[in-house]
Amino acid sequence: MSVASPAAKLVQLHDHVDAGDGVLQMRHSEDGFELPEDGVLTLERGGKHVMFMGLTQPFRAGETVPLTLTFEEAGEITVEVPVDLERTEAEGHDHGGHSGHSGHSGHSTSD
Ligand SMILES: [Cu+2]
Repeated sequence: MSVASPAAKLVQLHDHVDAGDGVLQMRHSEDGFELPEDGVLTLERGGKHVMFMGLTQPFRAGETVPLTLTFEEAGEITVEVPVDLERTEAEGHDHGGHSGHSGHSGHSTSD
């Protein structure tokens, strides 16, 4: 339903929606994300993601960022998201498969 983190002034769930002409626009999903029946929702660049705005301190590779996810039924779950500064923009545009994404935050993955 929502996300929060002390790592940024504002943390939001964002999605990309087709503006109608094939151009994807980023949008704040104020009501959160609907979980699919199998319970697995992949967050990734170019799709649903967690947006950190106004970082309270620089993200450093190898460190983790605390992120609290609020679920409708499960309540609050805090995870440590690994910072990956090595990943390039191009990799984020891989829509071929979802299995390659191990992280639960759109902006960071582990390994
Ligand atoms: Cu965003």
